[in-house]
Amino acid sequence: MRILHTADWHLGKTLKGVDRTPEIALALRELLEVVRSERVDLVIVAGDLFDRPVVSAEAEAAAFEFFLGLKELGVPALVIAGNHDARERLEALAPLLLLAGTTALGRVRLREDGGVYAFSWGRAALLPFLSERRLVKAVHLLEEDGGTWKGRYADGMRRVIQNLAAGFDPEGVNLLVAHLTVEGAHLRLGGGEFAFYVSNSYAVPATALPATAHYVALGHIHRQQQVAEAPVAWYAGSLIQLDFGEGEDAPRGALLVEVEPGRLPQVHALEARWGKPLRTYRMKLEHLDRRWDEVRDWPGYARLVLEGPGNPALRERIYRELPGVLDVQFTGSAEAQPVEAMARPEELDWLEAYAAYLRDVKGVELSEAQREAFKRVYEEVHGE
Ligand SMILES: [Mn+2]
Repeated sequence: MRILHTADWHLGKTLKGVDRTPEIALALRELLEVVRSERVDLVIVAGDLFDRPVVSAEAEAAAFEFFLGLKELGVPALVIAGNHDARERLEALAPLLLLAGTTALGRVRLREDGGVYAFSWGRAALLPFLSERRLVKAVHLLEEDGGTWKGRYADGMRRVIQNLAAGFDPEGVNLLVAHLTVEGAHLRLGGGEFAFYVSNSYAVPATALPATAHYVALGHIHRQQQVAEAPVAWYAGSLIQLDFGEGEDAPRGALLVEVEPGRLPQVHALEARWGKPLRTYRMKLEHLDRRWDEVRDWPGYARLVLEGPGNPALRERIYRELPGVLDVQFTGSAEAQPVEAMARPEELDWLEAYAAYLRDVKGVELSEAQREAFKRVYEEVHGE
């Protein structure tokens, strides 16, 4: 059985005001071509189809075009909601998607509620994104034992996965599709929302993944990788490079997987690189003239980090004459920090992490009013 495993499309994503949807839509058309030429039997989309709960019509159209293309090829698909998707919306669309041969699940369901699907080849357990807060709250209400929130999260997820895996078919092929962080997954921490998300350290231990699964198709981490200590679990990676912090050379794209009972899955990374490449140029301000043409000729999008005092006129000239440059940062002014000097997210508390996120992604400093509002919300959420 040949599976195409993809995840983290993020249709509707904008980067510094540039809509990435056309690049992602193009990648999806090429994926369809792979499905056809490689004679794929099943497509898996492991969450984060969309970047936000409400996206442009163009973003939705690209997703529907993909699923209708699969219907034309006669290839079924399994889809789950990621943390970026509107899960209720996906639930509402599910009956319609089923007409195209796509099985979609937005909300987490246990085995008893239909979280495990039966097919002619075996079973698929679908586990959409389950937020730390909702899961921990549920577990916490059940038992007033000690243990940390992180421990409760890991334990709760282990039990959810065990529940689903109990519905596997001992005779057939068994798949788990999930959108979550597995402990020990290799992360590229370069700031941005990506780093912010992983900094909370809620993760599922690799040992919680079912040993009876023939393949575990994961989404959430944008770097393509096999999960250490779980030889059948893989992250497909994002379809295109979405943020500057994600690493120019980090593997991503999609995976072609051959699965059959009784042997380890054969996993092949697709070599195509979709979307424009993103690159950060760091240099001393006085070197900019010398490297001007190099930056201008870069075929993708660029971020310029210039070591020197800020200069609005120069910033304007860069944006005007170097259209590929989407972001200019000067590290000479007192409040700005060099990107490399940013603290590692796991060393920050939530408030500091939020401030770092605003600074790094939005380019603004946390105001006193935002600081107070954040603290209030944080305390509400944690009930302290
Ligand atoms: Mn994602």
